[in-house]
Amino acid sequence: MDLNALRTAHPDHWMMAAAIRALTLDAVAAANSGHSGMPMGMADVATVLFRNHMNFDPAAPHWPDRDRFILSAGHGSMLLYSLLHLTGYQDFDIDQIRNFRQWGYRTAGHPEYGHGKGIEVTTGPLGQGIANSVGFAIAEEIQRATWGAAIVDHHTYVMAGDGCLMEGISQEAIGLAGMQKLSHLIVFFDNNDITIDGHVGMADITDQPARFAASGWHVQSIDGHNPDEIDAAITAAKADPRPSMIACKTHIALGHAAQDTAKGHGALTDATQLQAAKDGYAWIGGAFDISAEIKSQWEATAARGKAAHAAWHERFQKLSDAKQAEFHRQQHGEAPKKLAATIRAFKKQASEAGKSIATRKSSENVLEVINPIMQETVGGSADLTGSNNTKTPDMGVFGPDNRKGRYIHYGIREHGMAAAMNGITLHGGARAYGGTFMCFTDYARGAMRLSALMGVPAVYVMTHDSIGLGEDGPTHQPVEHLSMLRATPNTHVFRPADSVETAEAWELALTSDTTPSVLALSRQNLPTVRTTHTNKNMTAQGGYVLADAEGKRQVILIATGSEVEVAMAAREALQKDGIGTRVVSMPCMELFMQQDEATRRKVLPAGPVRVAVEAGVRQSWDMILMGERGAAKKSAFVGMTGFGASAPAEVLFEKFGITATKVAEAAKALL
Ligand SMILES: Cc1ncc(C[n+]2csc(CCOP(=O)(O)OP(=O)(O)O)c2C)c(N)n1
Ligand SMILES: [Mg+2]
Repeated sequence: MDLNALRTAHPDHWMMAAAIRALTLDAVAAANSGHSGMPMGMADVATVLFRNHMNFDPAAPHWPDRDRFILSAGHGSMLLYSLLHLTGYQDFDIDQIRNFRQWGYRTAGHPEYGHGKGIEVTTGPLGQGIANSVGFAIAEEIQRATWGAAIVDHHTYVMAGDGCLMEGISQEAIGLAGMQKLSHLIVFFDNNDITIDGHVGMADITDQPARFAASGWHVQSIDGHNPDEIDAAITAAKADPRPSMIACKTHIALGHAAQDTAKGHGALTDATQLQAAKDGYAWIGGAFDISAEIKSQWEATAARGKAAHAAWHERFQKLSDAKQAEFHRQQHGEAPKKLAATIRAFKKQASEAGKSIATRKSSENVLEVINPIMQETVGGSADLTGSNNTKTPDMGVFGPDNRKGRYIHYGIREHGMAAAMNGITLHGGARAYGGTFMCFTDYARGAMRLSALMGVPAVYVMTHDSIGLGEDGPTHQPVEHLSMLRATPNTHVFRPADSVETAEAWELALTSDTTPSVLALSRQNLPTVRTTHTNKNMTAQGGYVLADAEGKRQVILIATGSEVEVAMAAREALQKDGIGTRVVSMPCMELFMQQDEATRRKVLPAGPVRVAVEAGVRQSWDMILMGERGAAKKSAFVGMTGFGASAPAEVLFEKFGITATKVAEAAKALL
């Protein structure tokens, strides 16, 4: 590469881009770890994007109509941190850059949502960012249609590397975005032919532009170091009615001895080589030195966005007070005032009706009263709409011809759906829920973990939650999933027992600020166990006394979901034998563990023996069974110890020994 020629052709551009490269080299050297090559390779694209196109306002990082910048190649975090620092985001002063990857600083190894304003999403697990961006673009489309282009009209820009595009999730994202004609989505492909192991060709020969084109994208291929080509490509991308992919041919670690090699991917810390690279850029100044001139050129890139923000504000002020308030409510993720009363009315009606009904159907019934009063919900399913019961008639189906639709047919793309749900929710102004079979949590897991890590209150509607689904057999019957999800920090796993608990779980899920929820719902009918109405949301306590012991309390049965019915029948049998038995319904173990000790002890006093029953593995139950400090000395678990089988549900519960008789026997054996 003739760096001199590049520099003399576009001197201002060059030095601005060199600032990203120099900061990256300095920060990685100071941390003695990190990834230098990606930011050095994509600095030109980033500079043109921020200088000529991005609408952003560092003084108002949450301005709703800003363009979104998503670094899907999250290992290149110094690219993002450099941009945020150079353009003047308060959270990213030079001290943050100097302390890249250090304890207590915002500049973590990979961008972490919530650590500093300006980071739109956590990235690092390759492929997530590009899939999140589809959600951002969907949210933008819905809100543009709903509020009008005067209020919502922005772009989502993404940088993805070879790694992101090799991940399977990228195909799910590309397929969905192409079909949906998400014209405001623009992906830059860092086409540097290098990954960690070496040349991309050793693992992949996919024609990436052809792949995007095959899914309905607008595709361009350019020299990623030529500012004119980059600028023209972005302009063309914005004009095209399809989502755009710009394949940018770049040199990883441009200008460094490690350029175009796998070594360039990682931490380039050699002092001599570092200085030689800076000399090659004609960069002067010591480590972390940015001249006032270059800093002010970078800060000036925000002028366009600041003006756009001011103009937007004027337009927004013209909305009625009620509309402004509703817009803000949705942006801030606040539940409508009506929600609590709506849920209470639903619960009252459900407990009085006392029907036997599958909780997946109860969930649909709840959504039918919630969706009309929460216009911000965006629902969907990965091709199991009729099974997950996720669609309500008022929503309309989102598509190229109906941008106001709030229901998304995600197709058979569980991982892509979950990542899109993160994007939809992080965009602001929307709350995403989506369904699949509980067993396919595995397929969505990468993105579900990120919901939890980022604190995105997405709602996963996971139906067919046990062997209770019956004949479809063990491939479809989750056994380990409840425990796996409970093991995930910051995830609320709800397994409601009836319509009333289902409504309570939905209320908690939709009022959650920073915790995703999983609703584990049954395929089979379940009786109403909450036959007496209470206004209080009992599920909020996580576990509560559903039926108390008559006479001396000797046994506590603890159950969730479909097994609450089993526990209630076991209680009846035990009481007949004169054994006082309490039944605790435990729809959300995490919320129960968050209660103070006094509350937990009230529900689960130390004396009686404990039997937990759940059609899953035992893994997550030990804390409840043993009690804190081993309070309960005797306990047993009735559940699954291996995979299920294909047969009618009643037969499976019988064969696997999850019955009232077995539960009663287990309790008696402990007495
Ligand atoms: C899901 C996932 N798998 C593996 C990794 C580890 N990893 C980080 S970067 C990388 C290579 C990425 O190659 P590319 O996107 O081409 O980045 P470049 O080397 O060009 O910067 C790998 C395998 C990861 N971050 N995420
Ligand atoms: Mg690469």
